[in-house]
Amino acid sequence: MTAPGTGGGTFITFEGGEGAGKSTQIRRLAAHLRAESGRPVLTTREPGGSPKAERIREALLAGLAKPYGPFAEALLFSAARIDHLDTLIRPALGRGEIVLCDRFADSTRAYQGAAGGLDPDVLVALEGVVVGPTRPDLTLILDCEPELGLARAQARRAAGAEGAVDRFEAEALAFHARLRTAFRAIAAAEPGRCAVVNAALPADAVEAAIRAVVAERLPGLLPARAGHGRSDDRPGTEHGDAA
Ligand code: Z5A
Repeated sequence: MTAPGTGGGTFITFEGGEGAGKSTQIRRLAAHLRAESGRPVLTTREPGGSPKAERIREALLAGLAKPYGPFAEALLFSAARIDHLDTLIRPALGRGEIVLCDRFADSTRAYQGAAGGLDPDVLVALEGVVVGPTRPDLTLILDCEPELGLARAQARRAAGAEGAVDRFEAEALAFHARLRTAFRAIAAAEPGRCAVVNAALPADAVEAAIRAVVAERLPGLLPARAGHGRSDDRPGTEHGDAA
């Protein structure tokens, strides 16, 4: 069963703090779904994903909007999201594809809202206008201590995989702790859409937990067969503890 606004496709988003393993797990789930579902799989990210939105990403991660405050930043994330939805996500969903997106509107709720202080009513209004009916069918919230995620990101940087610390990674630990609380609160408020996955486990165990959630929540996506990993039948609960 897919959400009414996803036009025959399946929309799965990955959320969580810095270094939780979203990019790693999107790659793994995409490979699994390409092999097993028989449907095209599009992987994308926010901010960015489309050429125009990627230009806005550069400005946001460079911190150019920070002096204008969380509302202005939320507007820019929204501008990028509008282009991303119009030019990439909705067309792919309309063709019946599986879309895996690294961050989406929950990141605006967590970063600009809960951690940044933007009024929740403003966020709800903005999300209604920008996202409309194109809500994710499933949101996987990769959850771990912010210290662990930041350490992973730092280790990746030390290994030379990327450049300078970005505008959000540079925030204090307390900001990242608020993010974690916010993502967990989103999952608790929308257990039908969201599943929390224990991202502190080794990557293979996280992958198995994600496969189990996908098999359980989106049973039409994969042909029925054994071996999709552990399944926890309580919606909104944490997956991966016993993996
Ligand atoms: N933002 C916002 O404020 N508002 C919005 O509306 C949106 C976004 C949409 C985008 O940054 C920033 O924009 C983001 C929120 C804000 N802020 N930050 N910070 P980004 O896309 O550049 O960064 P990110 O989304 O946080 O992703 P990331 O740092 O690349 O983390 P990740 O994708 O979750 O992790 P990863 O790249 O898969 O893994 C990180 C490292 O850990 C890597 O070396 C892996 O090999 C390793 N790893 C992964 N999993 C494991 C496990 N399980 N064990 C051990 N090591 C692991």
